[in-house]
Amino acid sequence: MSTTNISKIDRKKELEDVFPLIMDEIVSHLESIQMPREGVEWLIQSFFQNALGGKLNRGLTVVDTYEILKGNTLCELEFLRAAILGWCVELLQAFFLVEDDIMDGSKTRRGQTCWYLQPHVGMIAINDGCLLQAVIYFLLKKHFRKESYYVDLVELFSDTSFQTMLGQLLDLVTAPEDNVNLSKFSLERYSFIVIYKTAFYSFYLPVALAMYMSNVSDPIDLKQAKDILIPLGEYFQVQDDYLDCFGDPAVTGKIGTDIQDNKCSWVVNIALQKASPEQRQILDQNYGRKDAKSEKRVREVFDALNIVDEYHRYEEDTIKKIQAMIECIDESRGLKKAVFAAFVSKIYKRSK
Ligand code: DMA
Ligand code: MG
Ligand code: MG
Ligand code: MG
Repeated sequence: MSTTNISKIDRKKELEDVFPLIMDEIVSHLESIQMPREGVEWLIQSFFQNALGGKLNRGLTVVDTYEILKGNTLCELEFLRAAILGWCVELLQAFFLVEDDIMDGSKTRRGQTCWYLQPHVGMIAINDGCLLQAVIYFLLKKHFRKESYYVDLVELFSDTSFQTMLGQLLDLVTAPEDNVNLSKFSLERYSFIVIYKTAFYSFYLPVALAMYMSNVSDPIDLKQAKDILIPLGEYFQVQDDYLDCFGDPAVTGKIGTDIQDNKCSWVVNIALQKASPEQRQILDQNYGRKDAKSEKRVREVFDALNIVDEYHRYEEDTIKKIQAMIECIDESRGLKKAVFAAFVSKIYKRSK
C-alpha cells in the first residue's frame, strides 16, 4: 500500500472519530430538554445507521480543501471545526438518502436494508430524515454562531438544500410510475436534474464551505470553483447512473432501481440516442415496468448498444475536459488546483 493510501485511510478514521463527539452534543441537548429516553435512543439508532457507512467523500472534501487553502497542516482545533462542517454535509446527504430511498422504492443502502424498510421504522423514516437535516443547523449555531461567515454557512446549506429538492422534484416527475413516455427524456433535461439533485450538494457545497472558512470566498473565487465543480458533479451522477445499471451491488452497497423506476438516467438517454426503431420499440414497451422480465429485455438492448463502451469513452473525454479547466485556475487569487485534483482523484473510475 502506498503512503498516500495510508494517510487517506487515517483521514477517514480521524473524521469518523469526530462523529461520537457530535452525537454527545446532540444527546446532551435532548437531555437538557428532558426528551424521554425512548426518543433519545431512537435518534441515536437512526443517526448511527443513516449517517455512517458511506465513503465520506463529501465530509473529507471539506477537511482536505480547508487544509489545501490554508497551506499548512491543520492543528487539532482547525481539524475539528472543519470536521464538524464535513459532518454537516454528511448529515445533509443522509437526509436526502433516507427520503430518496423511500421515493425510489429502493431496497438496500450502504449494504444494509434501507432505513424505511426496517420493520420497526416504516414511515417514521420520513421524520428521521428531517431530523438529520435539522441537526445541521443546530451544529452550525453551536460552533459557528460567532464567526463573521456564519450567515454564509447557513445560507449555503439552505440554498443548496433548495436546489437539491428542485432536482429531486424534476427527477421524480420525469419518471411517473404509471405513464412511461420516453420522449420526455433528453440529455438537456438530464443535465438539469443531475446538476440540481447531485452536483450542488455533493461538489459545490463541501468546497464552498471550506472556502468560507479559510476566507477565500470572494464571489469571483466562488464562481471559479462552481464552474468546475458543477461539471464534475454531473460526471459523478453519470457514474452513479452507470453503476445503478452495471455496478456490482456487493460493491456499491445498493441494488439498482433506475430501469424499473422509469428514471431519466444517463444510460437510457444514451440508449435512446443510439437505438434503431426496433430497439426503441422494445425500450418503449419494457422500460419503467415493475417486473424482472421487462428489465431483462431493456438490459439486452443496453448490451446490444454497447453502453458500457460508450460510458468508458464518456469518462475519458469528460475527465480530460475537467482537467483542462483545472489547469486554467489562476492560483494567485487564493484558490488552488490541488483542491480539484484531490476531488477528481476521489471519484475517477470509481466502482462504488
Ligand atoms: C441521487 O439520486 C440524488 C439524491 C439527492 C440522493 P439517486 O436516486 O440516483 O441516488 P441513489 O442511486 O444513491 O439512490
Ligand atoms: Mg435513489
Ligand atoms: Mg433518486
Ligand atoms: Mg442512482
